Amino acid sequence: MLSRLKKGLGKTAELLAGRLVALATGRKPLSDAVLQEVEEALITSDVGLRTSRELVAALKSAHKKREISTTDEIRPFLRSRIQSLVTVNHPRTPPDAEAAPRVILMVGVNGAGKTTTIGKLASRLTGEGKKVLVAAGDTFRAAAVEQLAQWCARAGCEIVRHPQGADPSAVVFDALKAGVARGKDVVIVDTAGRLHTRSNLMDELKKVRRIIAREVQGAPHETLLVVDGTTGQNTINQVREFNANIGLSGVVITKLDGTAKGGAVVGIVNETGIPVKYVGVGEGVEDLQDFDPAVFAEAII
Ligand SMILES: Nc1nc2c(ncn2[C@@H]2O[C@H](COP(=O)(O)OP(=O)(O)OP(=O)(O)O)[C@@H](O)[C@H]2O)c(=O)[nH]1
Ligand SMILES: [Mg+2]
Repeated sequence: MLSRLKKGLGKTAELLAGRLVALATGRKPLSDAVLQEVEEALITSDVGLRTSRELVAALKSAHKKREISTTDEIRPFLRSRIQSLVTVNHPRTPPDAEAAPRVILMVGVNGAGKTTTIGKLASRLTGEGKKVLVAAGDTFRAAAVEQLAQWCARAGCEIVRHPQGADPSAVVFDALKAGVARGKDVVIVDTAGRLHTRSNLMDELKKVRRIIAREVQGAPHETLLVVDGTTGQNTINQVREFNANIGLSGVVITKLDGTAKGGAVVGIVNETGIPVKYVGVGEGVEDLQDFDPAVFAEAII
């Protein structure tokens, strides 16, 4: 798991750990110039201004208290600090045994990686012996349903679909009825990332969420926002907006394999308080990883 994540986060690590390793050679004292360089390295890997400054302030304070004194101590210090920053203890909502299935609602702007993430997750769950059903709630494009159907065929799970242009809430309603009737363990709901305007999208998602809450007790058990990791810091606003409108239980960050902006994970969690649940480090089925703070911190720095 570590090696796959390490490979996926390679570009970020090259940038961040690379610069800190260079600083560590010679075990120089922690000067202001050194701290400045640390801040720059953090900002360049998209940790974000606020979080980068907090990390450097923590370094300074540890230096003052003589907990650390030379440049070779920066990396281990930041590693443990980053690990605690990305750790959020969000209680998991267990599915109601009587009211199974567990419902996972996936939201996010278009192209973020929702459908791909659902495909990977469905494969993993069916591999664990779970009975999975996927709701093709993105009725915006016919191709979106086809893409999802292909992933479902690969995962060996059922899909509930309506023709293009159908009301997403109707698809979700049917999928939940089927999920309950057929004794599914998990229903995963795909949604569109794009409608005609942004405010319409939020209204549509609110409606879908209401249907889910009405049809299955305690649902949705997870509302996951999928964000494109190559967007870096800019995803923070998306997290805030979706959370304000529909309430999120977590974030999935995709495409970390193609970017040096993996530091954004730290800023997102620190500045929004919403936990990252999964990361995507490639297009393959096995490239969706549970987010583990210790493994993540070790991989980027
Ligand atoms: N390299 C890489 N590519 C990814 C990852 N996750 C998704 N992608 C690619 O990103 C593109 C968009 O993914 P989709 O799953 O279609 O995104 P979506 O959010 O469903 O988009 P819409 O349906 O348009 O709203 C696809 O080409 C995926 O293969 C990842 O972790 N790594
Ligand atoms: Mg999609």
